[in-house]
Amino acid sequence: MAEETKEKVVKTPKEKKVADPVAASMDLATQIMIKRAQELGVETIFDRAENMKPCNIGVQGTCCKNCSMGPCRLPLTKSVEDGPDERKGLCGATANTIAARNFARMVAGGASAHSDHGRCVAEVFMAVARKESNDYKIKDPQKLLAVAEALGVAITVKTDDGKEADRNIDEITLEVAEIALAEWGKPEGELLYAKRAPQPLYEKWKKAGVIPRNIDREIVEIMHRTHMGVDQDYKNIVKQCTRAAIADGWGGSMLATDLQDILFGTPYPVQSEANLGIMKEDHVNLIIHGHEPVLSEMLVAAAQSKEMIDYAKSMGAKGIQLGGICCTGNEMLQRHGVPTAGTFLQQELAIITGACDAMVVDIQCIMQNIANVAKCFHTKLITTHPIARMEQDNVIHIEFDEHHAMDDAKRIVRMAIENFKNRRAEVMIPRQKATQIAGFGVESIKYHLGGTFRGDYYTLNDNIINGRIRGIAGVVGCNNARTRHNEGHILVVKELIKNDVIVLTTGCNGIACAMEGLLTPETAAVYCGPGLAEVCETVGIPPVLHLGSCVDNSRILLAATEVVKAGGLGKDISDIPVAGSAPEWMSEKAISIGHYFVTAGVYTVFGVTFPTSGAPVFEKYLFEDLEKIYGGMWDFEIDPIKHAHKMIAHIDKKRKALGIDKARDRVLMDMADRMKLEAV
Ligand code: BF8
Repeated sequence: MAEETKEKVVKTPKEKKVADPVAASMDLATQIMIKRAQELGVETIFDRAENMKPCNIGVQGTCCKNCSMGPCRLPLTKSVEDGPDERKGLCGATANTIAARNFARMVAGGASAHSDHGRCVAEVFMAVARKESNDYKIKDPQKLLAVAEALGVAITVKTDDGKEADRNIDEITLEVAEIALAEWGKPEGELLYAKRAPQPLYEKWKKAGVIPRNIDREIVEIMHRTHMGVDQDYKNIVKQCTRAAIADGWGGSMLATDLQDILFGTPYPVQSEANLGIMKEDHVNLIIHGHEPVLSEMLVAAAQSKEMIDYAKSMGAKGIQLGGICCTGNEMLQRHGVPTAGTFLQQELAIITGACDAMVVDIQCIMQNIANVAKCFHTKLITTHPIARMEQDNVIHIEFDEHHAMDDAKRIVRMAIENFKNRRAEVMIPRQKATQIAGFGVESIKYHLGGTFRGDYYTLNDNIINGRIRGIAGVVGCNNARTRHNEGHILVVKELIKNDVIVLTTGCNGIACAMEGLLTPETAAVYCGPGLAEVCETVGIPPVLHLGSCVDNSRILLAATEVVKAGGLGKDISDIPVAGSAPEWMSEKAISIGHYFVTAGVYTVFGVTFPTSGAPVFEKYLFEDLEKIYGGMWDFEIDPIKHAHKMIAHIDKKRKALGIDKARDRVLMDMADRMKLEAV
């Protein structure tokens, strides 16, 4: 065709699609707000998910962009049975190497996020120990003593007459602060909390050579090993990401949880509510989103002060309504009963109500688009952390500092109050909200299942042995806009409790369960199998126990350890009828959590996608071979019902191995009975 006769092809931009609210979420409040956003012309993540499809090669985990000769893309085009896999990048890196490097880097990302959060808490703890902060105090001295012992800090001293006396609490606090902070970068030794694992698990780690040296080092070493031209053996790469994952679960996350409990109080069950319907039209609505409770603790105290409530009233509001999103929401919920406004996927929607006077964010899981959404409304969006700022010009940055924490918090609350009068759009808050009981933990499970008379995990173990409770599941993790909001969470959890599996939850799964009303004791009679229903009814607990935020997955590790200690269910976590799940995961933190579950001996199933599907040999290593080393392994299942049944099948496999798969008379066991069982 001659040049002059060529027709000019003008590409018109494709019309943007919008999400179908019902297909996007199973939650009515969310559906209403997606529709509302579309009416107002405000784009949300649900619409973006319609317009941008994920990269097929990235999803498989086989795109390498670790040097500038690439990205080298190695999609899986034939099955392993069709002959040798000859795919390689420019440097010769195989699909296994590339997928293992990408997987390890996800662990590094996740472990660094949890661990840096932990470090920040440890620094605040140090400021308290040095008496540099007047705003924070030690709220749980009992937990301080327990943590001191776990870190090898003496809590008693010998007196001149040779007797034992209590050591000065300030000295203990300072030494705990020093030792805890050193866990991130000490030059020699090993992670102190590794010894909190059951002895056989510690021995497995020792034999495999994966005990972390310090938290930071294991994360840095992943980045080194996955640099171009370093580690080219997927098994060796997994060994390193195992060290980093253990350093997260049993290190950064566990220290974050412990130090937060000491500073802000160990959670005990509280009643509250969940979903966007907790916002109030006639109140100043202050939504707090992110992960670190260091700031939110102060915001709760400031917002509840008479000074601030009076100020809000003077501005025409009836009061101040706090609401939490993501894990900061879980932190405020479990210690103060602050209601939860929503999960990860509802952050934009909280602003679209038109009633969010300020949204305060700290770190992690904060979508940059909330700044664009906030521009459409009167909402003040406030970033508070030096490592998490936003480029948009409507974002206000108030850097939070533990040395003048309360002043910073009051400044933020005042800003929300003063913005109440500026509401522009018509307010539309969905009415949906559900009652929830949250705030469970290692300590409160001990109390609830045993009471003051027999406070321990024996009751739980006895009920697992006699079959009322079939097993334990840890169901955790995010929302993912590539799948229907909350549906995976709810279907998996309901199927588990229907089959008498008690569920421990954290993170956005906990929020999803709360929104669905699964966190109340009354739920047991409706959704549980007869055995679990009977236990829940007797002790007055929900069948789904909310243990807090994502760093609080460390509580699940310690609860599993307590089950081992109570006897009768084997000698290691891998012997217990337990399984893990993240039905709607999306973040790197979920991969790190999954990997520390697996390497603690827990069979762990993920939904949506799995980032190694393009490297079947490497995937088989994660899905099958790891079991021989640690007793736990990964798995993947999109269908929520099949997902739950894979977990139940694993639980049944463990029951069979323990010899508790047959119906038994329901008897109250003592330790001697349990010891006999262990010999089966
Ligand atoms: O740390 S579950 S979406 S909020 S990453 Fe984020 Fe995932 Fe929610 Fe908490 Ni956890």
